[in-house]
Amino acid sequence: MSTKDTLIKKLKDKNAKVAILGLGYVGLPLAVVFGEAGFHVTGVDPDKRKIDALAEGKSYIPDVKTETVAKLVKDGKFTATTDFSVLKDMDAVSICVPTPLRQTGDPDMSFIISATEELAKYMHKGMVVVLESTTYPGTTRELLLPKLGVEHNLTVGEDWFLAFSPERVDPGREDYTTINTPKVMGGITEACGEVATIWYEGAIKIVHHVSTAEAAEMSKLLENTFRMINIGLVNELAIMCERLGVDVWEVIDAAATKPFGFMKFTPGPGLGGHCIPIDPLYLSWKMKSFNYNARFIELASEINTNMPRYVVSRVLEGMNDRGILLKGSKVLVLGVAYKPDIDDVRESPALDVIGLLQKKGANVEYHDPYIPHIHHEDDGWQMDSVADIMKSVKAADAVVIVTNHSQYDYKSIIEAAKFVFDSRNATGKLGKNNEKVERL
Ligand code: SAJ
Repeated sequence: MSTKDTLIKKLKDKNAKVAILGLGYVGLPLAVVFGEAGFHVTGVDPDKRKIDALAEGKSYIPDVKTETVAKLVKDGKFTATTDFSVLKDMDAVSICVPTPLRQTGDPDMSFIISATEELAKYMHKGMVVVLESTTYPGTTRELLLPKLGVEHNLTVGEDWFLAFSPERVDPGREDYTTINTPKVMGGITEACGEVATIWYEGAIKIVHHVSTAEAAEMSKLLENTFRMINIGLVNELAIMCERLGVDVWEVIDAAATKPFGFMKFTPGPGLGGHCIPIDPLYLSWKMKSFNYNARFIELASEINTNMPRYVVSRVLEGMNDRGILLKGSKVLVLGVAYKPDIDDVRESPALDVIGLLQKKGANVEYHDPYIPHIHHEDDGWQMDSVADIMKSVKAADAVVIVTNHSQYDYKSIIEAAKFVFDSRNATGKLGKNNEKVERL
């Protein structure tokens, strides 16, 4: 039997030994899905705290229940280690490591490179490797293929198999999880795609096989660039509506009554999170090497990045209209997580809003039920969430709603506040035509 047929049989029989490199919000759910499908899974991560927790059968990812991990560990279906040498015995390896941006705005490929270099030490015939980390088109072929195959005289598509499959994990979402979210898969060769698809079909309900790794890499960037550009569109619409004296929220709700050909996005204080503000810049960065300027991405990024400044200018205007001087005033920011009802503050525009208010001389406090403490690495300031929200609302000269957590009592907030700037339409009808409230 050929190497390919031998590996396919192992995968179909669930005898293939599976490894997941990187046990974060993507890797750990994936490890669980493969474990529950019947594979033996080894999780590899350099963070010993993660490994120790998993060894005790404990989960540190909200989307993965501790009892799920405990059962897999107890049943001997899942082990975790910091030791990459276990890879020498693995048949199928999935790489789920971060792909952030550098300070310069360029892709930070260091996590992919270090995981690949570790894996390269243990490459052998009969392996299939899938990269899941969101990255620019060409990464799998240009970066992983040479390091994992060429340097070991292994012929890709014959001796070993390499593919890309974008992660589609939306932390906190319960309707679509790793097992039932369709998974795109694209190989370096047709045989690579076939082997990787067979592997993933052993655990995930729908695997959509595309012709190349580049098609798979690009499809992910389309998904998130689509969101980023449409958010940029409605953010610019908010600015235009304010100039026109039209209620942007009313306009969007009206457009959203169209049952086809329209998808609702809402304006806000800017783009946060580890995907939407970042993924599209991987594409525009790559296109620079083709001397192509991805104008839509650049423009939308410019508009979205400017929203914190626009929000602060509206707060300044609202306070001025009420005879309140921003300099020396007390401003309370409500909600700093990057989107409602989660505890993630990465890239949150709230950090920029706070920094800009401080630069204009305001004494800024914040409240967020999910984020007890924030530390702004770049500007070096840090603060704790205020303990008594209503006491702080009453004491503030202005309250700025940046993240519209569901648990806030907006009616009481408006009643107790002197002035509210609502960047998310959290106050809705309560805020419309209320002289205490200005909305984006
Ligand atoms: N945002 C707006 N207006 C909108 C939608 C979002 O201002 O209409 C802002 C949010 O407040 C946030 C940022 O954009 O600051 C990103 O929000 P998001 O809803 O896109 O949430 P994310 O970053 O968690 O995106 C993830 C993505 N999932 C993956 O990449 C696997 C994205 O593809 C999902 O579509 C999104 O979750 C989702 O739908 O929840």
